Amino acid sequence: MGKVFPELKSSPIIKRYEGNPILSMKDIPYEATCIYNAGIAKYKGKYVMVFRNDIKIDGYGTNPLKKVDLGLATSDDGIHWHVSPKPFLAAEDYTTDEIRRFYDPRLTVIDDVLYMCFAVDTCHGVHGGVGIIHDLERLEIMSISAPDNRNMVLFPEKINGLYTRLERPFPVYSRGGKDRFDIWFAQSPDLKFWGNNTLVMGVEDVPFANDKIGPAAPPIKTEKGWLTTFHSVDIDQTRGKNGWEDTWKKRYCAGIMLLDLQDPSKVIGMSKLPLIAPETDYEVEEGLRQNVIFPGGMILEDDGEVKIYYGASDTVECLATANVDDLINLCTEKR
Ligand code: BMA
Repeated sequence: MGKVFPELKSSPIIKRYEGNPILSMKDIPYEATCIYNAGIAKYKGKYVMVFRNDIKIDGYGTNPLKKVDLGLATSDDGIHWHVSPKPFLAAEDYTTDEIRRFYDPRLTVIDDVLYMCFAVDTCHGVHGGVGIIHDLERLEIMSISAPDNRNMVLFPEKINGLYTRLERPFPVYSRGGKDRFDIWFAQSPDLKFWGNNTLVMGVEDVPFANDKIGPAAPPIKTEKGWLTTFHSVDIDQTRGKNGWEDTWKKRYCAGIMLLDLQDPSKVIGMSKLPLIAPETDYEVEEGLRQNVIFPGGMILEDDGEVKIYYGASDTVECLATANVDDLINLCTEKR
């Protein structure tokens, strides 16, 4: 298992929104339990969110969340949300003998088109998908990866004429049969055929991870490079009962890195410390799986504020902010 990291703290440049969580089960006008891991983008003058809703089904044992809807919400300020009256993608409408659940949506706007990346669990593996959301109502699936892969995020513009994404395959054979999972890069001319597969960052490059890493919110463009969050996981076997499950030994933190503008498979810099580590009650005390920060949306405002949206404890959706220059400095400063 390697090194453990008992003391991980959030960077002082991060400010959590005092009204957190910004969305939870009480805000949802239909059956809902855990509202989290949302994708957020600015689209046609509004903020749009697609969130994950894991619904509790009694009689399923220690983790009773077995049914996942995706819901949709819009907002004028990125803080207060209007939730659509029905799920955007209801479990009843997509589950089959083969498809078990859609989850962890990530939104990106390219040339006024709203794209959604997502994960799909099937009986034959975990896949990452890319689709287009039409009229905030309908998902057109463009491609689904081979298993096992997920945590896909699209860049908000084509790079060298190609759609570009980060992703997280799950190599098992070559990585010793453990969760040694890394961040990869891929490109496509049409969102269907993907190539130029390149390793971006290995889990061993992140000083506060001892288990796995993966892309988090879709990247934002700055003069210095593509700024992007990632999630990093450390396992500590001394962690025991935690949340609703019998054991949960992982902690998920958010990290931050800067990728080259012309070739985003190259890392320019990365903060050696977490950007957000679980600290508040809603991150470490309450909920399904404690100690989980899972960013899915990042928006750069005109005044330099960056809104970072994250799922907390796999139970609620939260917001933190930071200044864009402070985030870049975290990635590039020498320590
Ligand atoms: C990952 C995914 C995420 C989840 C996280 C923490 O493997 O399943 O959806 O937030 O674990 O439970």
